[in-house]
Amino acid sequence: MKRSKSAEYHYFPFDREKIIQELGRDKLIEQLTKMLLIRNFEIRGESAYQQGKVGGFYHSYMGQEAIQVGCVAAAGVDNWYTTTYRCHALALLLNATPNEIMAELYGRSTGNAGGKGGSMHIYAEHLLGGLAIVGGHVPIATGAAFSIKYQKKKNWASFCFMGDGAVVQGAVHESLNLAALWNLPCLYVVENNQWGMGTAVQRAVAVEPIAENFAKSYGIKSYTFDGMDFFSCYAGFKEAYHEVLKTSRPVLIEAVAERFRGHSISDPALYRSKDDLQKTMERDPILLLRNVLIEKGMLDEETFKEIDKVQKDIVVAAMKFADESPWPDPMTLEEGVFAPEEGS
Ligand SMILES: Cc1ncc(C[n+]2csc(CCOP(=O)(O)OP(=O)(O)O)c2C)c(N)n1
Repeated sequence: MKRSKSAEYHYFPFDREKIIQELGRDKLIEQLTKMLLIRNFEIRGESAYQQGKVGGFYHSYMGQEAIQVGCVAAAGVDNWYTTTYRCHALALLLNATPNEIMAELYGRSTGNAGGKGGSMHIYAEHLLGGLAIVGGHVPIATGAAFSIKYQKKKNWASFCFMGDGAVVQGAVHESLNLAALWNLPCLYVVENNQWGMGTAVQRAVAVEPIAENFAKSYGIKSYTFDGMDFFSCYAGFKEAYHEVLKTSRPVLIEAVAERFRGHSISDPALYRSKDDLQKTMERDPILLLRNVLIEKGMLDEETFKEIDKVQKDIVVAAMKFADESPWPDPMTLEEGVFAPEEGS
């Protein structure tokens, strides 16, 4: 079946000039730097995988950087965050270090989960995971939203990132229903990167646009952003976050994006034409932000290259750290795993 980009999206309107004024040069460069750290991390993490240093799975966030960078820029770290196996970027944004994430990919004891979780299970103080069961983390994020309400935590919300492939899972709909019924401060964010593994979204989800249609069923607000454009994401997340804090009602967000890679490192994405990929990469979120900053006289080519190089060096140092770190002690294999108590 030929893939069609037929959905008519109504993007949340925003004023780019206002955001540029609001954030100013330093904050905008900070966001670009974060995107470059993520990009460099993914490029080198993949190459470590290809060298046999990393085992298990590897799901790259390349191409989707504007979404989570825009989100954390708009809402800050003081919230609960939950995401899928495509989790390196969010962990970096929520202050897990490149060293601990890389060491986790390498399976070393200095890793974020002691080397026992791997690429799909990264955590941070406010990140409840990196979780690999499609849709399975959505009830966890809903529970986090319930805890915020129960504990009367001020100015906190629960952010739940999921893929377009997850939105037709039962657990997602049970969560949306409960969150709407109980007025839970949860932002459900569908990162629509057009594919669930090799299945085009049109073959898996009966209605599009996703957020607009599904939100109606639960009587909640929806927001749709251009997930390749930092400004669209920042403006949309800011508005949606304030709405949730004000009303304690959940919202459903759709960030329309494209991934640059196959589903995971073992997927050559042969279902995608070269032409399609080429067009996608012309809207590289890093280049889009870079170009705006250059156009505004806030950045020049040389400074961009310098920032990129610093981020590359951070990641190369993380690879060295991981490589030189010890393997987990086999005696700790059963630690950190839920198991029934003896005799029960
Ligand atoms: C319950 C469940 N079913 C199937 C899988 C296998 N699986 C892993 S990722 C994936 C595709 C999910 O696609 P999407 O939600 O669009 O996220 P993306 O990978 O595009 O970020 C599938 C089917 C799984 N992990 N969990």
